[in-house]
Amino acid sequence: EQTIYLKDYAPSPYRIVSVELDFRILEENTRVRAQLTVEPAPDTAAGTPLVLDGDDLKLTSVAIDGLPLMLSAYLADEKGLTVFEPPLRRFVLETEVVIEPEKNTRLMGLYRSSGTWCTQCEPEGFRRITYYLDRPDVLATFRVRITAPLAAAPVLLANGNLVDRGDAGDGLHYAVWEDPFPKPAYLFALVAGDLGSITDSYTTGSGRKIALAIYCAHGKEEQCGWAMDSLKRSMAWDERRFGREYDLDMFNIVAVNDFNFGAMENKGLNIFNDKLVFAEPQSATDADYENIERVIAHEYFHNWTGNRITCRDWFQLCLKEGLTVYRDQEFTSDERSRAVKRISDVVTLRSAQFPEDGGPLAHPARPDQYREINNFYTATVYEKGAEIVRMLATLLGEAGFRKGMDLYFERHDGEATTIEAFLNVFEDACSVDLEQFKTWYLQAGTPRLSVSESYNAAAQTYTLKLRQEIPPTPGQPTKEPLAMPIRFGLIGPNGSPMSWTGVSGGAKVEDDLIVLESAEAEVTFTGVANKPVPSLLREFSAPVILDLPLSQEDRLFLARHDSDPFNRWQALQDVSLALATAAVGGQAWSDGDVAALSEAMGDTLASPDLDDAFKALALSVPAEAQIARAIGKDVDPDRVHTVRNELIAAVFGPLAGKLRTAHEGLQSDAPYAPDPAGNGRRALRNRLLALLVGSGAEGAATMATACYHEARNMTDRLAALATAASHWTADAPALLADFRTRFATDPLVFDKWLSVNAGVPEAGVMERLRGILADPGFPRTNPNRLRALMGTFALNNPTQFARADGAGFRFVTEFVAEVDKVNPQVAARVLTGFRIWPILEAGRREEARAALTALQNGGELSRNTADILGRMLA
Ligand code: DPP
Ligand code: ZN
Repeated sequence: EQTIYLKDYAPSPYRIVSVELDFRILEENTRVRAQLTVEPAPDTAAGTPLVLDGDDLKLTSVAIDGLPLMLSAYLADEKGLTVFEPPLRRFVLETEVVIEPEKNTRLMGLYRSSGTWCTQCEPEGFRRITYYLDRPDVLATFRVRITAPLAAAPVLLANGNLVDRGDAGDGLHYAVWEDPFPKPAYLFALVAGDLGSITDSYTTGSGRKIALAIYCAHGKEEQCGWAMDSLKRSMAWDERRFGREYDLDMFNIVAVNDFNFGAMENKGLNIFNDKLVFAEPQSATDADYENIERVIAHEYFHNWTGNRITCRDWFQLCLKEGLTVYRDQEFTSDERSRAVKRISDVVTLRSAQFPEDGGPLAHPARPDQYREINNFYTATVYEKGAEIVRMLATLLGEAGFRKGMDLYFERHDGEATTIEAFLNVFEDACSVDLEQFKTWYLQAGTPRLSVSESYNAAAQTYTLKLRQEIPPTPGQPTKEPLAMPIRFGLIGPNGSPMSWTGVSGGAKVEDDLIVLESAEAEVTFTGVANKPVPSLLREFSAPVILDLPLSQEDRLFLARHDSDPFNRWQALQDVSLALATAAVGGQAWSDGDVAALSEAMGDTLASPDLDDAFKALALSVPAEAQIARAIGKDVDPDRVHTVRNELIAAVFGPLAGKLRTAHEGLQSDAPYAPDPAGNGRRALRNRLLALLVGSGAEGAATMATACYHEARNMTDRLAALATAASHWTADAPALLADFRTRFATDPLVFDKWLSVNAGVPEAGVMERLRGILADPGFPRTNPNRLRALMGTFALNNPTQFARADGAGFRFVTEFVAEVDKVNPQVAARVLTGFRIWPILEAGRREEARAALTALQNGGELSRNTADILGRMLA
């Protein structure tokens, strides 16, 4: 298979300036007639062939300016359509193809989901609809006519504004949509189906009234209200925070139930995985509500960062994704709690991006090569991409960052551009040099920042020695130092911030920010009256692993006194992590150490200054996967699991009385509302339940059962169920059975049930999952169901996936081989669970290698799966 390199980028010799599409959608197939107005680029030589992409299309006619082409003038093959000698002037290429949406199980291009015709074109799905220059730097205006059966598809939607509709005879009707904003083909969308809807409107700051609608399966309309509310708040926020108004007259969202992504930002017609639209208290959790709000915002924000300004090529994917994730993170921070959002995002970064960055699939936020671009919609491109933008904002300050963003919108509106152009606007707006900063986009691997401190009482100086190291990653054996913003504070013995009179050394220090630009540097503060406790990397100001050897006492001091809530949380995590990794290594913890942590946890719970949501996050220990990564090699997941549980018992066992009292005190009879306060209260209460059960408190397992039955919303019910299941209490099987029948008709709740089942760290889990999969009624083509079951197992059940006998590995590779034939994207995603294999102990490593090798030798695989597999075994 061919590798595509960034260095080979060349603009297309032909442009497409406008497109007219005519869809005739019928039950048996769909006919697509395309009229592309094509122009040669100024320097294109006569005789340069026009090479259009095409995939799985049946060509029925091709003409230029109305004249059918002779057979010798073109070639249609499995990769596309080549016109050998197109005219060297503007012309109209007209093609007609037949496609079969009914048979499209890859869910790329035009396909059917529960009877609804819908599209997914990013990144390379449009070529499965018609022959086209399917690359993001070809921007055209679109006029789309859809003709379809009135009975099966009373709703006909495409990008832009509706300009015409009417009867087409023979039980058919039509609609015409026009999108005046030039766009790449990946933003094309079409929906035809029998759908319900809710409507609303939004008036922009400049007084334009936008018609809003959310379309969904009939009967689900009442579950779309939260999404609509989130949309309007997103529109207002982007005006306030970035000065960006919506541009078309209408904004439509459609919820479909078979979707590879979470959602898609098609111009004016966002298509969503229904799990990111539907919410009602009985079936959606607080986390679902927050996710819906976040993704609605994310896709809406793409209208400016992604659509109005798009990517020149797919190597630049994080130009739109990293930036838009940063924007949606800021939205959530402004709408909810900034500290809680930051902590949650860092938890995600550490559980999803760090393992990617430290394993066989590591790649830079801007990769320079790929075999299959679908495999680069990753935590690195999205989450690390957002961290890079966040560091930029930290380095430039709020005003400087906004100035740069303003210039970005002004300078590049209507363009397909690059990371370099993005960085350039900040250089120009703020008069800074970002050449070194750019390295963040180019180098893979999580940097390790090692810090040591020394205090000279006589001289009253305090020195920090900083060193950064970036580990080798595939294809990048050596690394350059990065420009690292380190937010910090020094804390005095009484817990209040300390000041200093001067600062000198090899790193820039301004206010509360150290900027480390070299591999090593020292910073010395003068006029420091007492030895401070350093609080470094406040707000997690850079996506690095901080190695700061503080005593447990100092860490617990930070947990009590740091003015930065992130670092208060971090300090408790660090203490737990140190105890857990030491114990896995055979070094038992001392009673005193555990008692001190236990006391700090108790104080955190009792603190009147901290809110519930923060406490819920603080009263936890790092996940097994994180402990495993901290150990770094020869990991035995069973041992990690056991030690982590012992730690929870040792720390929280003595607090059982307090946890129980707090749990009771947090009960509320108020009706469910997805507001931050109620959310925090539920999060803490459910956290306490998990700790009580996890620490083996007397009667706690029964308490979980009672909580499950008493729950009056999905948040509480699912939390109780998950707690019972993950500790496999005596009642767990019965609760799982109850949950299944109670919500038998709701597929999104079925996903929750599948995930809980798949995450159970108990030896019987695989047999149960096999049973679920063997049910002839199991929806084998729905990405949500498949991911909930097998994605959870492979990525979130370390002890059972990485069983010593290799059965978990084989279960996953056999599943991947089968699903790969239906939906390669889902198969490849599940396979990424293997990225942990290099850090496992030798026996498990061998089992993993054997399973992967068997998959490789087992028959033909999609490019998606072959690419992941190849990198995994390299
Ligand atoms: N739909 C995906 C997202 O918004 C890909 N663009 O991130
Ligand atoms: Zn996105």
